[in-house]
Amino acid sequence: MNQKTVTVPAINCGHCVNTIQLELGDLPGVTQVVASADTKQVNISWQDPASWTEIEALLVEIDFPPQ
Ligand SMILES: [Cu+2]
Repeated sequence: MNQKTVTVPAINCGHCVNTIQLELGDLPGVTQVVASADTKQVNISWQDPASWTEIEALLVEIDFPPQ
């Protein structure tokens, strides 16, 4: 199990949080996504076949690039 916390400055409200949690949660191998509008942080847990490269690319694609 891999886990990483990143800062995503574009998170502004609960809608952003929901979008991130839904989109990342759809990736096979992603087991948990916890995003917060208060801290602008996203904590992601994943295992195979997901990879950090893939997760980061998806965040960029949905306009929530991690810092
Ligand atoms: Cu928002």
